[in-house]
Amino acid sequence: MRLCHNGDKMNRTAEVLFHMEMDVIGGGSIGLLFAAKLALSGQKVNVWTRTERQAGEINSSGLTLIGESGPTASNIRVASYPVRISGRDGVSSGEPRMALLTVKQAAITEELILFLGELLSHPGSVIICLQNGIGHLEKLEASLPHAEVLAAVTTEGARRINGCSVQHTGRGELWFGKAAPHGAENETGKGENVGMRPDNRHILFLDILNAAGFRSFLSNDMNNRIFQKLLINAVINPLTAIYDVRNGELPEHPLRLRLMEALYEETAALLMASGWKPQGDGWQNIMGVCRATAANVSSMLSDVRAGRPTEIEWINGGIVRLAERLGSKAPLNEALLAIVKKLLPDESGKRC
Ligand code: KPL
Repeated sequence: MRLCHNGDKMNRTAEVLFHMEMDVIGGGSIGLLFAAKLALSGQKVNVWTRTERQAGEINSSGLTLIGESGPTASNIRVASYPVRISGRDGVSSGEPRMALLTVKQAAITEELILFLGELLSHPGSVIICLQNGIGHLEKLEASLPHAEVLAAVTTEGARRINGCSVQHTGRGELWFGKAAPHGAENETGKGENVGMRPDNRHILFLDILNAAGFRSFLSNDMNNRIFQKLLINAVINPLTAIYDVRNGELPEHPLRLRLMEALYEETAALLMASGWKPQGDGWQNIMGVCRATAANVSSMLSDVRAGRPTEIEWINGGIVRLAERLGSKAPLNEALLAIVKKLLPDESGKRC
């Protein structure tokens, strides 16, 4: 179900709308895209990057957004999120903050969580989490007592050109809202959807995102959306990484197609047993994503090519853990988890 609001009925001014600073955490493709577009819409934005180097680059060169209308330099204030305790001084502003967490799951380290705890220490803070896979929301909720942790799924496409420029490769949508814990921790053990009553902070976030050009919606159906995206990522990401092919090439070979189908069947059955209510034909949906993103290198393949940690532990590993909670098995997901871990030497043996 979609939760919309009628902007005309809201009693607020542009001044109120843009009064709050936004914190974009992460200087990857999605982080830079959101930061640049928010800044271009007049929003005050802090970008928190992992390295001082990237923060310095953005500070000296500005952030460049490459889109249909060509390169545009945006006026943006940046800071880097600290890697040392001393660097955290002055992080908290003493007022509620609105943050977008855009880093990959592997980057949600204890250190980053400590930083977020300080940044979002004021009650009333909200953080929207844009990660693939599952497992992070529970961890963040447990560690950020003063912040409301919201889940998000986006289909925006972005490509990071370098530390201070990003290309908007495809317009999509952004859905955000409250998600129930995935797995057996909640009362029903089904990871069911939770109802969400939108309050002023949610509406403000929504307005800011829409004003920046992101087609955004509040949702009280986040678990379904997360599972839908998880299914797509669980089938496309590991196989494109292993076969080293672009998304559109994956179904072109009959043996790969057979493997995709088998992985889809195993994964969809487990997600349904965990409470997922498919909308439309899940298999056709995956084929549609392969066609729509045919020229894309999946995020997992680009991580493997760049020698970066992948999200396998939270995508196919997440499915394996769902199966364990159901007293079931996910042999294909388990096999792919092991194989993808072997593609990077330092990933073998890691478990969250
Ligand atoms: O989300 C993606 C990813 O690469 O992580 C897909 C949908 C597979 C698009 O590339």
